[in-house]
Amino acid sequence: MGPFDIVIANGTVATAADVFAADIGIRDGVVAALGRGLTGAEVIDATDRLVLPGGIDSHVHIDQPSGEGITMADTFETGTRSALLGGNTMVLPFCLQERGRTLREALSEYHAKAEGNLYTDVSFHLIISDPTEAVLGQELPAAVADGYTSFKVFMTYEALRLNDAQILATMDTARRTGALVMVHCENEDAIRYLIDRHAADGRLEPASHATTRPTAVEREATHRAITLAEVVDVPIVIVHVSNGAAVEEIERARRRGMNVTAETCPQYIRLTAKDLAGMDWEGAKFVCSPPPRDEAEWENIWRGIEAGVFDLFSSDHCPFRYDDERGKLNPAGRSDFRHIPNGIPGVETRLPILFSEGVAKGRIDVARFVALTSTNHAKTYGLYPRKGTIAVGSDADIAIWDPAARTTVRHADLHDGADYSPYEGLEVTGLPRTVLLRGKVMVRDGALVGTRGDGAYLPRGPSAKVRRTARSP
Ligand code: DUC
Ligand code: ZN
Ligand code: ZN
Repeated sequence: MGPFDIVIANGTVATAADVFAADIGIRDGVVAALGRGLTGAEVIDATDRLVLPGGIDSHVHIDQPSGEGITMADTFETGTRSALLGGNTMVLPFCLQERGRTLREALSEYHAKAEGNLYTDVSFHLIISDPTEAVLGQELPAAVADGYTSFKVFMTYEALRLNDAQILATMDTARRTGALVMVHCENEDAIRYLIDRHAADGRLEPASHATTRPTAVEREATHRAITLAEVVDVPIVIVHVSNGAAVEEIERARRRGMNVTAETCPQYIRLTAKDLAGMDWEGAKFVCSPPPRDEAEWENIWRGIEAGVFDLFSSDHCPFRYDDERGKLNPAGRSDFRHIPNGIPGVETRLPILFSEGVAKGRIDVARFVALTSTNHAKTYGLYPRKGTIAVGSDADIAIWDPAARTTVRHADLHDGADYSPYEGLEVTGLPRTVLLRGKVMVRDGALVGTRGDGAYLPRGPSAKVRRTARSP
């Protein structure tokens, strides 16, 4: 034993299962020992600190094609830098297949964007928008075999939505290949109907984004996605759940023995539809889908978090600059909510918000925080136990937290490519201070010391959720 390359000494280590006092010995980028009195070439004193697995944010959008005239605010450089400074060591962005294009084209373009630019490790989900016979028969199975073991389908957005027959066919490919399907659940036809009514009434301000996407359209689509998965007999992930009615659909499915994983996000415990009614079009800063709801729904989401309905707490980081011709205030978007790009930044604030609102306020314990923000992401997306825990043999991806540190969220202090934070002014307790990626100190006492290119792309194995069928208890 020892000396190690680095020892993190005197801290309180937390995994999804246990919280205990231990030193961590790191050698060659992996955790080599947990013990007492370990010695190393470098010793990081973690007295009064929590030592947690690095955060894994399994739902982020980086440099994703976003339609004519619109550009996402983050490159892989800025997006992963922001993630790292928010206590994350891995993110899973979406590689979008645009209609008429192959998965291989999409993947090679996306890899080229990431190559050499990463501050965290990354792995990609696919978005399937054009499930042709060739895509479902050859391309997607080949991609799954290459380590792209999860993909997302949309029930909304004209350019992305799949109809039920297409969703069934895509789920069938998941069943045959052992991949995991993620579903964006909102009923596009119902939304279209409401958008047309709003437009006829001249209600084109940002607040109409929320009233054209009420909870009913999410509840119906959640029920339908679960039903389709039940018919095909595949596990699914319902992403970015925003309200209690959708939570109830998931609970009912679980009671039937279905294998449904649920994800929620900071915007559904901290933002409301009232934010979209901000003065002078400022509401555009909060336009995302599903939209933020109200305080009563915050409580429903908390009930789901506390009751174990949610396995995943992700950011759905999808940043567009506000005051920008290619962002929220693009020429069409500055007078019509239908042209405001959907999505908000949040990869750097995800962990402090859940720690502050959850752990510091006594709603969840530290082990559950670790499960919701790291371990369950690794298990769900085929990265465990290399990622998502602190155990001998795991990558030394570690975030050292000061649980008593307090700050006020200011975009000026964040590191993404957007020009605002939807959480501006929010007071939080608990901050990541030092972050190690595969044993290399990347953030020290809140300051970036790692280098662009230190992060790597990782292919993934099958999801732990896929071993069970959709119906098995
Ligand atoms: N869905 C997402 O998952 N992210 C941003 C926009 C959207 O609709
Ligand atoms: Zn979505
Ligand atoms: Zn998303």
